Amino acid sequence: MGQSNEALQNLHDDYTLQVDPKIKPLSMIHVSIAFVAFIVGVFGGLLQGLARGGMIELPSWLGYYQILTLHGVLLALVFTTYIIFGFFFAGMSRTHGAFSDRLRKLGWAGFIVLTLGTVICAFMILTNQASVLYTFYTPLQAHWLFYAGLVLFVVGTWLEGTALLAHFFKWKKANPGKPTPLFGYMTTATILLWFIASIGVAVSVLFLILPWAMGITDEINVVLSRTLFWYFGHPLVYFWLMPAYMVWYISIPKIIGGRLFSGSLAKLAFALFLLFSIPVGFHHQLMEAGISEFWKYLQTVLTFIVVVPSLLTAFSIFATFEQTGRAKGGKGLLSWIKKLPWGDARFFAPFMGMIIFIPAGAGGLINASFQLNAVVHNTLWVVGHFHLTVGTTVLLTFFGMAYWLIPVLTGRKFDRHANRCGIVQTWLWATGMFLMSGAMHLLGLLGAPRRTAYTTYIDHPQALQWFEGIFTSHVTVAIGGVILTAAGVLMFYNFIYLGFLAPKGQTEFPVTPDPLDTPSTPRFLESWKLWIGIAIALILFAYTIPIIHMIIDAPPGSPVFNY
Ligand code: HAS
Ligand code: CU
Repeated sequence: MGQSNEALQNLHDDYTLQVDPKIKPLSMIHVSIAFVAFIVGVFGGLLQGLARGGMIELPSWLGYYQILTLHGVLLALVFTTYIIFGFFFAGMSRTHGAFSDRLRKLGWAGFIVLTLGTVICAFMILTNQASVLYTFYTPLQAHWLFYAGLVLFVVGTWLEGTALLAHFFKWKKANPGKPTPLFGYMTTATILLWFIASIGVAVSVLFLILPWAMGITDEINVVLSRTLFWYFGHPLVYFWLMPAYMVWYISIPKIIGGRLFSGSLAKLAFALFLLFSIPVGFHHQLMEAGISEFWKYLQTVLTFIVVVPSLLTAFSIFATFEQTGRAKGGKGLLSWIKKLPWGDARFFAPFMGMIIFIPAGAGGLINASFQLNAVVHNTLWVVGHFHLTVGTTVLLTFFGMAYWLIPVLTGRKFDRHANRCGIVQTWLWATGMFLMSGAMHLLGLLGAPRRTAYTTYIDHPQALQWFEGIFTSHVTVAIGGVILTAAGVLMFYNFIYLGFLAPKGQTEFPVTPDPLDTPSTPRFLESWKLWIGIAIALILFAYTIPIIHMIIDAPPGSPVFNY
């Protein structure tokens, strides 16, 4: 087996390809903007937690909904999108060779449009003209420039995505019949998902919201605009999750000194994400009027199907850990766990993300269950849910990735100092989230609402008892928030350190040796036309009739609201 292992190791990853020096500036500027957005967003979160916990009063020139919007947009949209594209550009050149000049320029053009959009949106939020939260639900209305900024943001990602896809398909053409490297396969699935999903938000903004915000139309179809948002909004959460899974599938096996358990299973999981992430948006609208129960039920069933690729991932990664631990001499039922590199922040941060995804995903299943959704919808429970999923699983994984990606891009070393900061950072982040999200889940069960600055429930004597437990309390939320802010500052410090101060040297972009089943990857997994076709068929099936109903049976439009 040893010999064939060596041969396989060389099938794709011959260790001669490195991140293309010409793409490094593009990748690094993405990562840098991501971390600047991150640190501002973290302080937005701190102010919010303290204000809602009743510990501070915001100055009159700063609105609660304004910082709530800033926090959500900077962390959930700007940080994620920028770091993901930075990762993709570096990783695609590491695994598929250098980009052509034309495609690299297309990447830069996309970056400029994306950043123009980001700056416009940020300016409108900072001047309190777009306090509509990151979901920009109508009939809340922002200044039209905010929506124009969103359009530019999306168009920028399309240009960057096109550069990445073109690079991948060029590779495929030059290597006919070869199973594609995992990085390219997974990037392609993620970008295709993003393309198909973001059409929904583009249609909603261009045809419904912009004309309405510019005063060309004076009414808006609220349920239709929200439906188009969630058609995009659910796949959006997988657009965050899939790159995190890429770190688990592709980089973690190398970091722990092993190889991924199975390539086919990994590709199957990503193909399933492409199919089932989109036709499920109604699970965010289960409590909304105007959608009949049959279509809600159908999309709930599809939601439970999209859990499967995450379960496949849990299996694959656990198997990779066990295989590697045993190869290193771990014996018995569990003692192989001791062989994992616990002191290495590049492993430890994503690992904590994995562990936390177990309760976080279970919470998602609760949300998706119709009757239980009635209990948790629009409560702090949901806020707890997404701070565990995107705020912990995805973010800790991206932090773990940043520890090697930044020094790769800047020609520096991930040294002991940075590693120690990373371990402390991970513990702080996990502890802060445990307190904050744990308390949010419980407060939500007791009825504490979300998306409100202040709730008069608190004035009610019984509510006082409910919300002022030792753990079940807004104070616990705020304490968690303070710990998270400390963790955020430490992460930002580590970004500065690894980007500009750490000793010069070589750092590896870790890529797993090809899994042993690579040569026998089923051909159909590589057939993108098939996956795109099924994805579109499922979308048409799940959305056509309910959307026709929303248009034909539209109630009168709603008046405009502003905070
Ligand atoms: Fe969610 C609301 C359902 C996953 C994010 N979700 C949200 C919102 C966000 C969000 C941002 O059905 C709020 C939106 C808003 O502002 O209104 N969610 C789900 C379901 C899943 C799920 C079924 N969500 C995510 C992920 C997110 C995310 C991932 C971000 C990245 N979510 C909902 C629903 C709502 C919702 C409803 C609406 C609620 C409402 O009423 O408003 C599933 O995909 C989860 C599947 C995952 C698992 C876990 C698998 C475990 C793994 C870890 C393995 C561990 C290892 C380590 C390998 C079943 C993969 C082992 C090693 C050892 C040594 C032990
Ligand atoms: Cu969802």
